[in-house]
Amino acid sequence: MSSISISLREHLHPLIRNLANRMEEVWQRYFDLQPYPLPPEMGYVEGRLEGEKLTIENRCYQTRQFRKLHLELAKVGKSLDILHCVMFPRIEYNLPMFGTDLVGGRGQISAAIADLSPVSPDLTLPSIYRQQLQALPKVSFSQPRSLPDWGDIFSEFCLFIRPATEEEETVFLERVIAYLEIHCTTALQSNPVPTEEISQVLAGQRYYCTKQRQNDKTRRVLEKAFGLEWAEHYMTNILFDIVEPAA
Ligand code: BLA
Repeated sequence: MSSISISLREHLHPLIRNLANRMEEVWQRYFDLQPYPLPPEMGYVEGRLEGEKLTIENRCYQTRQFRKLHLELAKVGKSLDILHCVMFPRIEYNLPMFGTDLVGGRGQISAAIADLSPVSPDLTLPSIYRQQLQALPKVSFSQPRSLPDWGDIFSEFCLFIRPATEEEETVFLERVIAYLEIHCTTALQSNPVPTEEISQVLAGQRYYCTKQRQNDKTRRVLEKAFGLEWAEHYMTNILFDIVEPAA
């Protein structure tokens, strides 16, 4: 399996490959990564989209603070390269959702998104996050993009751009890594919430996942390659799953 994984990574857009490598390096540096039990048929998936092969590679880990660290790389023929990553905190920890999505093809990334998204009822980040994010040096990009209707889950720090140059790709990559480092260090210092607050964290995560499942652009790619039912299953159970606490 690892030789297949490595070859997929090598064939992806350099920004996607570099970001995947850097994020895994950060995870390894901060956490004691344990395997996450993904259904075996979901580690490596192949389908067909308009005559082109769709290949998906999933990497999943868990840590003390995180139920699931999910990194997905996908390639559709020569036309579409995708990186998807979400870090799901355990519901005992009141931590935001780190998410990033890069979509591109034929040498150009069209969508580069990254955020630390709140799970609180008022959709604001904890002040310890806001302070650190506000302290980062300002960056600007020549082609910002606007969020879709379901995007109320994203924070004021959400980056959503079309990187116009290699320099902008690098600025984006370094900013995502800065968000990730803030998240890892803050998560490592955080303590579980009292039991009575778990349901609020769970509600926040559920809201995030409900909104993410409304991304028609992701759904359409998956439906065309694997069918309606598979796409629904994949979006609900693999990409944006919610785990209920044991009764
Ligand atoms: C956009 N996601 C997209 C697009 C495609 C996909 C084709 C449109 C690209 C464009 O407009 O230029 C496809 N993304 C996929 C597929 C997978 C994937 C098939 O991850 C997985 C197999 N999406 C996420 C996460 C975030 C996210 C974690 O998975 C944010 C943290 C956001 N993707 C996101 C947003 C858009 C997008 C906001 C733009 C949607 C729009 O403009 O309507």
